[in-house]
Amino acid sequence: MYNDLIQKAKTVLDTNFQPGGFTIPSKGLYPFQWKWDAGFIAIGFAHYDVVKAKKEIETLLNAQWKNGFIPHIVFHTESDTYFPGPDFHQSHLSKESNPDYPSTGMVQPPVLGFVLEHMLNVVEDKKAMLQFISTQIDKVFWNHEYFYKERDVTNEGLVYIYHNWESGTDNSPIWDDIWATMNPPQYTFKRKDTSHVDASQRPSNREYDHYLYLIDIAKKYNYKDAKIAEHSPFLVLDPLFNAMLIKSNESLINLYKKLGGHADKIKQLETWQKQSVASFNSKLFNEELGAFVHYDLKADQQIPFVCSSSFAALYAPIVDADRAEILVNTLQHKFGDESLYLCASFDPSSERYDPKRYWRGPVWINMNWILYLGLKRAGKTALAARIKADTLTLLERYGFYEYFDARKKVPDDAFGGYGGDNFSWSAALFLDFVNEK
Ligand code: 2M8
Repeated sequence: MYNDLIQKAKTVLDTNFQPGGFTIPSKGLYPFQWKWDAGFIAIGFAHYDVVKAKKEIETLLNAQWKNGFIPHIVFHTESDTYFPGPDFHQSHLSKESNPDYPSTGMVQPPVLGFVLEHMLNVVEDKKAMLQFISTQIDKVFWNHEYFYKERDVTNEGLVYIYHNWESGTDNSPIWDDIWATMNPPQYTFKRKDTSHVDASQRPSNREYDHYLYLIDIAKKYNYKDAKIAEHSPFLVLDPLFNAMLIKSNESLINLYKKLGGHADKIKQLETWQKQSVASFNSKLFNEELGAFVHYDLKADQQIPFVCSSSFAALYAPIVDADRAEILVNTLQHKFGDESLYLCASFDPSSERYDPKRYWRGPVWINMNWILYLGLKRAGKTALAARIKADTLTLLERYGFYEYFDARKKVPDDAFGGYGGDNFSWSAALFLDFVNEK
């Protein structure tokens, strides 16, 4: 079963793998190395080409900054198919940046801890993988140290993001109310993404003005975290980002225990973990909505909308059985209508839901993978099986697109598979789904 598709998935990954030892998410549209993409891609490679899997991680971690920061995009090569590129981001403005690797000055969800653990679970030769992990794990620990030192402004174990691109869920309707508080200049720039993908599936030009303006503020302060926290109009505690951090803390603890020694690091991780889990539950849970939500640190209030990020906590050691039950009920009730594939990225009953546009509604394979493992962790096998079956159906029906229409019956003017084609993490996580033991 799936033999053809497995072959196609491998071809997508092998074709997107670059001579520089990293994998582009999609040709033309995303021509560099992205942080959380690299993690999911390494999991895909771990199923059939361990050398490339390790290389992907190594190449990314080589670009780490002096303060432990790992950038969201590493511009290993030049390309004129993407905007904004290295000339706009100017990572060299930060005295902490890595002079050998031009990059952005922002981060992405901290997936690497659990990626390393997942790679270990997948490969045959555990000894060799553990040996590889021993050479990389301290860099990931150091990255978590960076987050807790520099990004936890309220000292409660939750880290902020200062840009929507740090969330990974770029143009989610969650940010709309923050955009309404800002009035950025109208930038003159040439969009590159809309020459690869229909504009109706991408953010608007005005949204890009906001994105660029936030980067300009960070640049004005040479990417100094404390200054950004003071001056950025966008300062958010994101439930996906923080759940990934907590999940990765857990994985780092497991891996350090397997490696032996490292008592100090384990103790430190456990201390962070305790505070993070408590604050996550007290600050990010919204009783009325029955879900975790984002928290706007500038407005000092929750952003009361449910999206797929609201359930990422199921994948981490965050919730007790009662809260897991509430989350699963909300997921089923809001996203589980039989006319829809699981899982739309934004509440389908909301006015802000858009089934075709980027992170404002479509299904994403990496989110489905996180939710699938979360539902399994919570013992919700039936719903977990449905999300896996829906994921495989979407990939079979449309191919390895970047995102998908959640509607099982799409209108005549829509295709259903959107964004970039031959998209790496869709192929990589497909391999993980079908090779599951
Ligand atoms: C998308 O984001 C980039 C900016 O980072 C873009 O739109 O140009 C997001 O889906 C993000 O989560 C993803 O990592 C990136 C590359 O796949 O594309």
